[in-house]
Amino acid sequence: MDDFAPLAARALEMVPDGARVGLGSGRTATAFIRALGERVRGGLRVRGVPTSEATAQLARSLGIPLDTLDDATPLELTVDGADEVERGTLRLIKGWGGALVRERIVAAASRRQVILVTAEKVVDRLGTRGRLPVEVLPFAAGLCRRLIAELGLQGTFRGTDGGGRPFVTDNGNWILDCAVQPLDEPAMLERSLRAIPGVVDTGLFLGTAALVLVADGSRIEEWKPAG
Ligand code: A5P
Repeated sequence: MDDFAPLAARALEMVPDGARVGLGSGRTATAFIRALGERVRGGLRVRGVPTSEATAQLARSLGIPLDTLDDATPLELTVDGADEVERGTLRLIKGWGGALVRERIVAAASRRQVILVTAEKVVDRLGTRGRLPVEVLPFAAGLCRRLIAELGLQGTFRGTDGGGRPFVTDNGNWILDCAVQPLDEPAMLERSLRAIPGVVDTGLFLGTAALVLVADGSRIEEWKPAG
């Protein structure tokens, strides 16, 4: 957890009293949520919208009041992790933790998405770390895998590697983990994947991040998208 503490502390400075905050999923987001919980115990008034059931449970255990997206007002910010950040463009791959659908929804409901990563997540080209998760409806699983293979991506349903039962997301769906190389045209790939009936969402988060905090030891860089 130590690697994430400076990131969590910096992100916390961005949370004003009274804010509604999107709470990400994964180890890095967990460090932020724990730090936020301490502030709440110290009197900070916030309401959190969780991106997964695990995050909801964690936030509750820390005494962070939870909210839904029913209120039409945008959340002040969402603080989340990522599995890859492309240097320069700040395009992301997310979903290795399986929470990509709600992560995208909560980010879309927020004024800005703040991403916290350690330096090993930064890549020169998206896809370099080799895995792109795609969430699919179980009913359409076989079709999705076949049509995604026709796009050139071989997928394995998460959890089935050793012959186990598929991992089930908070939305009752399955995750197809696709083997990828550094991607030439992520935007085109995203469109092609989303066009497949049964694909619920992909781990390609292109143009969602307003700010990326990158930790290299205790040094933190703050990156904004160009333009
Ligand atoms: C969850 O679905 C993911 O998008 C996470 O945000 C991502 O996997 C980062 O997780 P870690 O902070 O655990 O690496």
